Amino acid sequence: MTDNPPPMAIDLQGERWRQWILDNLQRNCSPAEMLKRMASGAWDREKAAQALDEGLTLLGIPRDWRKPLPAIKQSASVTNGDGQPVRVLSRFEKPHAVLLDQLLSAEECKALIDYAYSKGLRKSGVVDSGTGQSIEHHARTSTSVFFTRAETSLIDMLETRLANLTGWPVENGEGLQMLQYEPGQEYKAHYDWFNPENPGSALHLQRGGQRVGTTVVYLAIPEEGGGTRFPGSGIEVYPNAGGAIFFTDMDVSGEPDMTSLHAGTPVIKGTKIIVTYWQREGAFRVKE
Ligand SMILES: O=C(O)CCC(=O)C(=O)O
Repeated sequence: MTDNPPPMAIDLQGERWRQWILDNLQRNCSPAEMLKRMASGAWDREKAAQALDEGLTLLGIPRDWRKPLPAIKQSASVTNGDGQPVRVLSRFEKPHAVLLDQLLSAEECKALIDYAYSKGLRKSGVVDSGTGQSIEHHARTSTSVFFTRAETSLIDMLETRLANLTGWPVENGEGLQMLQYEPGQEYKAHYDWFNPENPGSALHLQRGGQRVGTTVVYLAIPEEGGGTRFPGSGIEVYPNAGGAIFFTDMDVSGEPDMTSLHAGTPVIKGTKIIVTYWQREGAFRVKE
């Protein structure tokens, strides 16, 4: 049996597309702009990005066009930044997500929950698309509390771990938010990136740019229901307490990642407690 090399992405849509890619790259067209055009046609975004990289290699042009994003190393086991092992349970392409285990110990989960309870939880809000202010909404029925950056040494440690794990500056992280869902409570499908077309997004975008990564860390798991679901791909994950799901909100061309649509599905029995960590393109500035 002979091993056939895998087909090159640049050839996937036929000779005309191959030539279009090579011609435009040679004319110094922006690969990010080309990707938009390709994705509005026959191309899958991931394959288009790969094809552009292959085109650049064939032409001997440096492949430095991809927008940097937070990312977790391609390996079955990574460390949490303090040298502790974290198991990678699954890795998905659409969404660009990684399911992790053992990010926090049971004691750390409990200490975070106790601290959040000592501050008190309130009804969660969503960003109003017109004003940018937080408003109550039927799409999000949990209770929650915000922490500021490094509010306690444990919070500082978790933020540093998440920053190290994803290779993204800790200064680019928003303060953590802890959320609690009781039976029937949920967060319906939404994106975490701010829609630049909404007037209310300006307020948020000026404080560190777009959200590029989200990590949902599970602190307490319900007996039934309460997963994190990506409806576009039909994937729903149920991390263990201390585990997490990380995913990117932007793609390599700097466009919102449409595969990042996600939901906190209704809890059926028990209580779900999570912390959400959002990472920005640049250093996050706290509201004055
Ligand atoms: O509850 C979940 O699993 C997801 C939380 C979430 O979507 C968010 O906080 O943005």
